[in-house]
Formats: sequence, structure tokens, C-alpha cells
Amino acid sequence: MQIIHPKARYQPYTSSSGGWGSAFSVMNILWRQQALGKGPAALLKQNKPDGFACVSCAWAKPGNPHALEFCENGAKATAWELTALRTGPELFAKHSLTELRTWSDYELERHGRLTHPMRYDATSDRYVTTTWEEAYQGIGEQLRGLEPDSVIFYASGRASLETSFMYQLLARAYGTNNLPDSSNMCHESTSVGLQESIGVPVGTVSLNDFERTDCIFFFGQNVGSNSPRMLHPLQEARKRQVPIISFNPLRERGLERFVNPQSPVEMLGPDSTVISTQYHQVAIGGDTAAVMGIAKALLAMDRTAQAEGRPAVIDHAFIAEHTEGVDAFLAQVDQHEWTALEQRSGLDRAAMEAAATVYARSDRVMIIYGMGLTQHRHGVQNVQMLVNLLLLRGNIGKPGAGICPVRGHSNVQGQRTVGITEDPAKVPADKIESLFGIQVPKKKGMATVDACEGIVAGTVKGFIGLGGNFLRAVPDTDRIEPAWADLTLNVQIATKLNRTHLFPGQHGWLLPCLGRIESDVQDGRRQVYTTEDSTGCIRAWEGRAEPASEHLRAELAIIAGLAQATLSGREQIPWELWRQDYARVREAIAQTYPEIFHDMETRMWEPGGFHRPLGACERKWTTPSGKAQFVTAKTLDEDDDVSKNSDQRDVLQLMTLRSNDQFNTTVYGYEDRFRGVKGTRSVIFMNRNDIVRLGFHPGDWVTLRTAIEPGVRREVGPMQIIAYNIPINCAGAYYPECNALIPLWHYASKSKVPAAKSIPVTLHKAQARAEDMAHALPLADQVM
Ligand SMILES: Nc1nc2c(c(=O)[nH]1)N[C@H]1C(S)=C(S)[C@@H](COP(=O)(O)OP(=O)(O)OC[C@H]3O[C@@H](n4cnc5c(=O)[nH]c(N)nc54)[C@H](O)[C@@H]3O)O[C@H]1N2
Ligand SMILES: Nc1nc2c(c(=O)[nH]1)N[C@H]1C(S)=C(S)[C@@H](COP(=O)(O)OP(=O)(O)OC[C@H]3O[C@@H](n4cnc5c(=O)[nH]c(N)nc54)[C@H](O)[C@@H]3O)O[C@H]1N2
Ligand SMILES: [Mo]
Repeated sequence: MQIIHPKARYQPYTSSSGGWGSAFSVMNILWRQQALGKGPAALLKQNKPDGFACVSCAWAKPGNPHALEFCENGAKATAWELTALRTGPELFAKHSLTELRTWSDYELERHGRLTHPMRYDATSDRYVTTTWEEAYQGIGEQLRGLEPDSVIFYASGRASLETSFMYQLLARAYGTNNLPDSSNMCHESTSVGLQESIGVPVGTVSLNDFERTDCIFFFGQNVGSNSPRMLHPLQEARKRQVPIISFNPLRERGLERFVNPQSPVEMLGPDSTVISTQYHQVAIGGDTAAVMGIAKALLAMDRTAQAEGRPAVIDHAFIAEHTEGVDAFLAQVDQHEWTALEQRSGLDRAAMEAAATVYARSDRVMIIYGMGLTQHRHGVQNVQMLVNLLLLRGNIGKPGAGICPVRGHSNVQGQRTVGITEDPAKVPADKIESLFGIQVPKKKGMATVDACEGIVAGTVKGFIGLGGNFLRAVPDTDRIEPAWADLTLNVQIATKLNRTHLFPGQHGWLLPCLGRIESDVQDGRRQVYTTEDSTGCIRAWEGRAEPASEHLRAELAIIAGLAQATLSGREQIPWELWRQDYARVREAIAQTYPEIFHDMETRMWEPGGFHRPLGACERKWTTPSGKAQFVTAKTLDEDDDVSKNSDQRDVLQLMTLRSNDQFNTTVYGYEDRFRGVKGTRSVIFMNRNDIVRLGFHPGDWVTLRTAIEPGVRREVGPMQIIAYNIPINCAGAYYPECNALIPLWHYASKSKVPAAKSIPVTLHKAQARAEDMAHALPLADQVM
């Protein structure tokens, strides 16, 4: 298939985030996706009480929404789902899977919505049409022939609370806890770290806190691309003179300046809002050292204040009443010299002191963070360092303060709440057993990395994907893809074609489902569904758009169909009744988790949703000690693997990035507007000094090679070098193209989140192929 890319170009972006660039970008995708028919009407319903939850990120949706409560990237996600383009049986009749495997991620998804249930036919190497009944029966039979613990039930993070609850019941009734989900590659470092530190696995900040806060810290989260609706409360906070202090190796545009694209005055005027009042370009993996530096400065201020008889800087009363472990942490802070902290963080002492000064004079501080912290070898420690910093001044459990992880997929937090987890200790097994007549398996199941290991080892035989693009999202893709082809069974429930669907194994099934924007009618009655956002708010939604094809089924109906065809019927789960009326599933959820979901059917309509109870918000610490825990850092080194490396000078620390024109593995287009790159994704961002030091020039083509585990060659490229504003020894390139570089074992200790933000790599001169030259950056863009 011939896709015309825009001409490749690199030109630093100097405008604000939002603004006209954002408005044009929305129009452009509505046009390209031929979604101008349904798109604009749908956008009016996005994130509204009588509308649907944006299918993009998990950021909170306000109870009193703006007239247009969506952002550039949410609008793109809507256009992508409501596209008039279709991937029907004709495409599969025309192309074998071998041919489709030569298509890019962009080409595959851009082709349009899946329309028919399909079965893989090995003889012709094609997907052929099937019926839903044939699919359910075939899959049921194949599942019954497999050992339950050899089957994976993956969830990507979009499915509603109702569907997710049923999905985990299906897996457990079938006999396994193998329930990995995308958060295993994402915020699992949060779930583990916060649980240990403050007794809850999720953030404590809600939207109201933005109105009360007097200082915001941002660590490793790219708000302008990945949760742009948050720019509105941030802009409001800035209007109240609230300082915002950002830590990020890159000067991300959304963290710098913003023009509200929904405000005519701002759009026509010259002004934009400065978002960050301090910007610290921390080295990749330098956050633990940076936080330690801020704590060191605070401690010094506290000692001086006390010596001079002024009020203390550290909240000693809070610490005494509510926490444990402060002495060990402060001893560690004392013990690290400034030179070490400067070297590891890549920041000057003065920068850390400046951050500490503002922190010390603020009464209600919140810390927002994302993948820049969690996707590291010490991702859990990074999260816990942020909690330490908050605890030093009692900034958890009071209005305007708290910890705010920004989750990714729109219901990824909720999936966990209703039982999608590999760990049976995290679900109310007794309740599930007595309510539903099943045995919750005792054995811990596989999370994402374990599942990948099982696939490589050949012990995983079957895979069910409730959304997602597992084969592209996971690390070590060049090793996992070939092993995947040996699966006995691959079932994918999806809206769009992606690479994971092109390796069907022995029995492959592609089951097309309704998107969330589409109207879901069961037996004549329109159904509503619920989600939980990043701030723990649970609320109801309803899709209205006409489905992309009459053959689509709702995700929930597909799970019910699979369950009935697979299980013996001995379980006491009325799958068919649940399918007919989702309110019955909500009733079952409320019976299973009454503390969270009691009276769900009415509360889910409250403006902004209802908040799940979180002990930490009321300073009730559900940790083993009953206190909030200070944690000491095991190491300041981001990556022990690099320090073990013999020839470190050539090694760069690579972070894999999202462009402004993608949602995870879904590439909407080739324009990373905020970073100034157009027409190509085959680039590596480097510091000018490193380029010279390593003997390259901007515009050179290079291959990236993983610099750890010498026995295994992991390589990606060729890519073109862009001289960029990034700290020395650091580099950036795009996800998922770079996933082959991440060794499967290179994950965060405790959470097993792949360390996608810290891959030690070396660069090697490469020859561009003809297809690379088609989207080469002109060298003139890169004057040294
Ligand atoms: N439009 C759009 N929206 C999305 C997504 C998308 O792909 N596109 N994905 C969704 C999902 S699933 C998720 S999880 C979120 C992801 O959203 P984010 O959490 O913002 O994730 P990333 O874009 O991967 O990287 C975040 C930032 O971390 C910085 N960073 C990298 N390494 C470090 C470090 O060591 N320290 C610090 N301080 N910063 C670092 C990078 O420069 C980057 O700005 O967004 C969700 N929303
Ligand atoms: N190197 C590197 N790797 C990473 C990351 C990184 O930053 N760097 N980030 C990680 C993170 S944070 C995450 S969350 C994972 C993402 O991993 P996944 O969640 O597995 O991947 P997505 O790209 O979000 O999945 C896209 C597919 O979902 C399907 N889909 C879309 N909407 C629906 C729907 O409504 N229903 C169903 N059933 N299917 C639907 C479409 O078929 C689409 O092709 O990737 C991780 N991998
Ligand atoms: Mo994510």
C-alpha cells in the first residue's frame, strides 16, 4: 500500500501548545479519516454527562464540563474510531498475512474499522469470514483443550468496568489468574510503590485539589501531548500565580506555554500562559538524585530555621504522628554529597535549592508524574521518593495537596479495581467464590513480562487479547514475535487491525467490537457503561454514534459468548442475563466490592462521578505499620546495568517517546508538532556535544544497538540524528519502533515495568536504504 507521508522536515517549534496548531491538527485528522460526517457531532458529546468517555487518556472529566470538553488528541482518537474507512473481508481476500506483515503500524490501523468476525485459514494464509457462533464454539473447544495456566487473558485498559469484571471472572472460572494488562508496562510501579508507602495503589489528588493547591511539581509526564485536558486546570492555577516546577530531560512544549484553543480571546490575541515557572532538564534516570537534592536543601533550611528560632521547614508534628522511617531517609539525605547528587541528577545544586525554596514556602503541594518515572529499573523507588518529598511537609491527605500519577488508558485504573490482576491476593476470593460458584485459583498468574517469558519458552499456548497490540507494546519484540507464531490459539477482540493480529498461530480469530463512542443496544435497550479515571472517580457513559458495521458485537457480549461456549455452566454466573442488561453486572460488581460500588446505579450519574474511598486521602494509612512509610533509596544510579558496562563512554541512555501524533502503538500520522519533526519517525534526538564526541554529524544515519547483555544482538535502525536540546549522555527515539532494543529482563525491580525510559545503547554508522531516503530529513535543517 502506498501511503504518502508529508515531506520530512525538522524545524524547532516555537509556538505554544494548544492554539491554532491544535485546531488545525483536529480538522486535518477528521478530514483524513473521512470522519467529518459523524466526528464534529460526536465531539460535542465527548466527556459530557449524556455522552461518552473519551477513548484517549484517563485524565479526570469535570462534573461541569466546558462547552467542548475535549483536547486535540482526544479529538484525534474520536476521529480514528468514527472513521468512514473500513477493513472488511475484501482487504483480507486481497492480501495474505505475510503481505500485511510488511505494512507499517500506521498503514494497518489507518485502513479503517474492522467489520466482520474473521478466522485464520492457514492454507491460504488469510483471514476468512466466520460467524459469531462458529467463532465462540471454535474458541470454546480450543480453550477446553488447553491447560488453563497456559492461556493468557490480556486486557489493554479501555474496556469498561462491566466488561473487565466479567473478563476476570471468565479467566478465573476457566482456571487461571493469568490476567496481565497494559498497566504492567505503565503504572505498575505506582501501584506497588504507593501501596507500600501510603497504603493505596492509586493517586490521592482529585480535580478539586487543582483549585486549592499553591504549588505543583511535574516529573516525567508530557501533559501537552498525553493528557492535554489537564492544561485547563493548570492554566487556571497559573492564573492564580501558582508556581509549576517541571523536571524533564526535554523541554516539552505543553509544559512551557499554552494557548487555550477553545478561548476566542486567547486564540486571537498575542498572549499565552507560561506553564512552568521553573524548568529542570534532569538527566534520564536522575530523579531519585534530584528529589534527594531537594530534600537535602529542605533539611538544611530546617536546621537553620530551628537554630535561629524561626518556624521549622519540615513538618515534624505530621511526621511524628503519621509516618515511619524518616530517620533512615534523612540519614541517607545527609550522607549523599552535593557533588554526587549533581552528577547523578544532571542538575546544579542551585537548581535543586531553587525547587526546594518554592516547595518550602508552599502549604499545599501536589506532585504529578508519568512514564518518565515509572519505566525505569528503579521505577518503584522513583515513585516512593516523590512520596517522601510530600511527606516531609505533610502534603498528603489535605486539600490541594497529594500525589498524582497520570494514568494512560481511559479505564486502566478501573480494570484493576474490579479484579484484573495476576495476583489472587488482590481480589476478594471468598466473595467471588460464594457469589459466583467458582474456585479462584490459588496460584499467582502471569503479568506481562511473565507472559512474554512464557511465550519465548513455549509454555504459553493460548492468548486472548481484550484490545491492545501486545506484540508491539512489549519489550524485546524481535525475540517475542517469532516465538508468538507457535501459539496454538490467538483470539483478538479489536476495533482496528494491528500487527498482533498478523501472527495468528495455529488457530487465529479476529473479533471486531463496538467502540465506546458507538451506541450499544442489547435486545432493544441502549446500554450504559462505567469507567474509573486517574483520580479515582467512577461514572457512567453512553455511546451514541452508529456502529461501524452491523456485524460488530459489544465487548461485553463477546466475553459472555466466549464464557458460555467455554465453561461448563456449573458456575453460577448468568452470562446471558448480564449481556441483556449491564445494570445486572453493576449489581454483581457492587456485591463483590460494596465499600467502593454500593448504590452504584444511582451514584454513577453524579456530576463528575463518585469518588472511591481512599484511606490516604483522610490520613488513614492502610499499610502494615498503620503509618505512611518513608523509604530509603537503594541507589542513586538509574541503571546498574550501565555502571557494570566496561566501555561506558560510548553508551547513551535512551528513552522511548510518544509523538504528539500517536496513541501508544496507534500512529495517527507523522507529525510530532511540538518537537518540530514532520514526515518521519526514524530519528534519534541527541545532544550536540555527544554527536561531535562520538564522531557523527546531524543528519547522519545510525543503527542503535543495546549495550547490555553482549551475547544477544538487539538492533534498530537506520535512524537519522537530530541535534536537540537534551542533556548529555541522553537520547530519545520513538516507541514502539525501538521496543526491540529493550531486553525482556530489563524491567523495574518489584513492579516488572519494562525500563522503556532507560535503555543503554551505542550508535553505529549505517547506510540508509532507498525507502529510508524517501523520508530523509534535509541536511539543511541541521546546521551545526
Ligand atoms: N496523545 C496521547 N495520549 C496518551 C498516550 C499516547 O500515546 N498519546 N498514551 C496514554 C498512556 S497508555 C500513557 S501511560 C500516558 C503516557 O504519558 P506520559 O506519562 O507523559 O508518557 P511518555 O510520553 O512516554 O513520557 C513522558 C515524559 O517523560 C520524560 N522522561 C523520560 N525519561 C525521564 C526521566 O528519567 N526523568 C524525567 N523526569 N522525565 C523523563 C519524557 O521526556 C516525556 O516528556 O499517556 C496516555 N495518553
Ligand atoms: N518502548 C516503550 N514501550 C511501551 C511504552 C513506552 O513508553 N515505551 N508504553 C507502555 C504503555 S504505558 C502501555 S499502556 C502499553 C500499551 O499497550 P496496548 O494497550 O496493548 O496497546 P495500544 O497501542 O493502546 O492498543 C491499540 C489497539 O487497541 C485496539 N483498540 C482500540 N480501541 C479499542 C476498543 O475500544 N476495544 C478493543 N477491544 N480494542 C480497541 C485497536 O485494535 C488498536 O490497534 O505500551 C507500553 N509499551
Ligand atoms: Mo500506559
